[in-house]
Amino acid sequence: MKRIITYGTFDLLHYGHINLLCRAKKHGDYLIAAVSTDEFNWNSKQKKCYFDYERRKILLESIRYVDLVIPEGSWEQKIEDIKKYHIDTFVIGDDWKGEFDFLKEYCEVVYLERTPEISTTQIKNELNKQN
Ligand code: C2G
Repeated sequence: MKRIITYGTFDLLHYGHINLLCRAKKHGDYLIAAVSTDEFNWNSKQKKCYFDYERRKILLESIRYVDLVIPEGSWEQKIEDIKKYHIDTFVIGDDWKGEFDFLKEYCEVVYLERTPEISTTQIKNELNKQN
């Protein structure tokens, strides 16, 4: 069984996220989604989420491509996760291209093309314009 892992905030879940998860799953049989905690988002990504971690976790767990959701609480946990979950392939959008090449020592690293026309920031901006 080929085991895949990906990481993200997945706030205001949209089809760009689903498109990534769908393509990530195609690289194996079992997909783990590591979802950024509220603290990690705020302290390390300067992101304030609309949905808190527990709600984002429920959303990700409801996606057919996702087999397990775990918390992402730090930038440094990836190597430990790859070992702990016996990961074969790390997958993430190509907005991160090159950032995680250091993981090639532990597993395959795949950067998938980001869905260009959608982002959580764009959704928020569009909604703000309507109000
Ligand atoms: N994504 C995508 N297309 C979009 C938006 C996002 O393919 N239009 C992908 C991103 O490339 C990422 C995943 O969906 O692989 C989740 O995106 P975010 O929630 O924005 O995650 P990010 O803030 O990039 O966090 O340690 C890694 C970080 O946790 C990644």
